[in-house]
Amino acid sequence: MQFNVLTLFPEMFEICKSSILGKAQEKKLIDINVINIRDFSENKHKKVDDTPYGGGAGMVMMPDVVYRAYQSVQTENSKVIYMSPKGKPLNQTKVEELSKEQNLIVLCGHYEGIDERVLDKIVDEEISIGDYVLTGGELPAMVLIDSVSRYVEGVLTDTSIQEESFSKGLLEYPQYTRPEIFEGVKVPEVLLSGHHENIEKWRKEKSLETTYKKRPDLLENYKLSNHEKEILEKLKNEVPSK
Ligand code: 4F9
Repeated sequence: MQFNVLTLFPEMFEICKSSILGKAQEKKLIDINVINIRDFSENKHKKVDDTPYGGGAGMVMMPDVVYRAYQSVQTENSKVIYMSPKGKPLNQTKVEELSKEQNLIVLCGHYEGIDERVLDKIVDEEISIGDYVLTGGELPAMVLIDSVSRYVEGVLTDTSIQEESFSKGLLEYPQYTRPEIFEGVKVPEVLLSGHHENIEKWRKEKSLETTYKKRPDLLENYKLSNHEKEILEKLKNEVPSK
């Protein structure tokens, strides 16, 4: 899978060379191609932005420069995503859907934004990573690339994606490792038992409990089994601890 990032700050994407994304690129499972929009300025001062028509604060990225940057990477099967607080919220369902694409062009805006005409012309989908404003679309682009890459075949080796947070609509169960006793607190007995069926059952219950206590909103879109309904009823009668 190829990600083509259009940005004025290509150096911000150096981070993608480390850890799992770095390995995935070495293995040619993904390719993160970072394009500096400034290279497509035809101005002798390499100008990429100008003051907004109608007045107001800040600068707006010029449409022709962004368009040439886009043309340098676009193919028949590329999909253009614009990272913007006006976009649809990113969630795990959207992440999985995007992982099926061959070629994504991720457009990052800076300053007060990008001239609307080029957005109308090239953008297929506007995506937000949350209801807050950032200095630019670069961090959101990295969030998108990271979350989508995890679904690309071979990127994750030991952990199976299906077991994790959100994949079934619930939060993950708690994890423990050595030592068996830390500051007087013991690892839950069942995890030391070697009884795989009981461990599986405990984890499923903890997953439900964690979701109920920390993110009850996630349960609104989750289909509960009869067993899960029973567990939830018990939890609702408990006195909340913290
Ligand atoms: C993009 C914020 C996506 C949240 C882009 C300033 C942004 C953003 N999600 N903020 N530029």
